[in-house]
Amino acid sequence: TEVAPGAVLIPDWLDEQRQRELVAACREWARPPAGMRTVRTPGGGVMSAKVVALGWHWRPYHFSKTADDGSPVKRFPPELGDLADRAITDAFGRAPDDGPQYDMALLNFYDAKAHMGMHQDKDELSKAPVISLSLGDACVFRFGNTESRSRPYTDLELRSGDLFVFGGPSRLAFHGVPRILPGTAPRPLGLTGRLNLTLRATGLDP
Ligand code: MD3
Ligand code: FE
Repeated sequence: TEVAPGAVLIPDWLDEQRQRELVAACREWARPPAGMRTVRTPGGGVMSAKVVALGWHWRPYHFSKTADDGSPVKRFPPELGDLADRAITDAFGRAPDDGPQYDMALLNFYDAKAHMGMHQDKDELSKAPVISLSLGDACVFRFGNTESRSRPYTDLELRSGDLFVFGGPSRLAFHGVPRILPGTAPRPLGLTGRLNLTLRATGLDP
């Protein structure tokens, strides 16, 4: 369903088997070196969600190839490039536009108390849609407007296995995660908390 121009939500896109495989992969990606870490925001705050990036290391306003611990950032797995192409095709009914390839993934982990404030994703040079996959506990996702972090916005629930693609005018919409719904993860996943995997095209030279 198109939630806003260019924003397409496909509930239950990943079946339980795929979700389990992806959670297992996420556990590996979260491991040091270049593992999951806390991000300090430019305003002097600390994000409550923990983050690890693949392909490019990410800090607000900056991409690099070296993680905070000094190790090289983990590579962007080619399987995630294939997954990105399938996501775009299913969301928009056609193959991805020519342009920069999907070359980075950002994995966020939320415990029961974590949240993410309203923000725009403006660090990528490319306008390619951002692809979001949710795993584990459900959350309230707040989808706003392109002007400011305040109203009007729409609150939606994102659940394990959901695909959400943000292209076109929605690519620069403010968005955030006001809260996690603890204990809502599908039992077989064996996951406490929520993982969100976003796939992106940075538009940077490798
Ligand atoms: C709309 N992540 O990693 S996913 C982020 O659930 C981020 O962890 C949230 O915001 C999370 O930057 C929200 C949905 C999402 C992701 C990227 C977007 C929505 C977006 C980029 C542009 C517009
Ligand atoms: Fe974001």
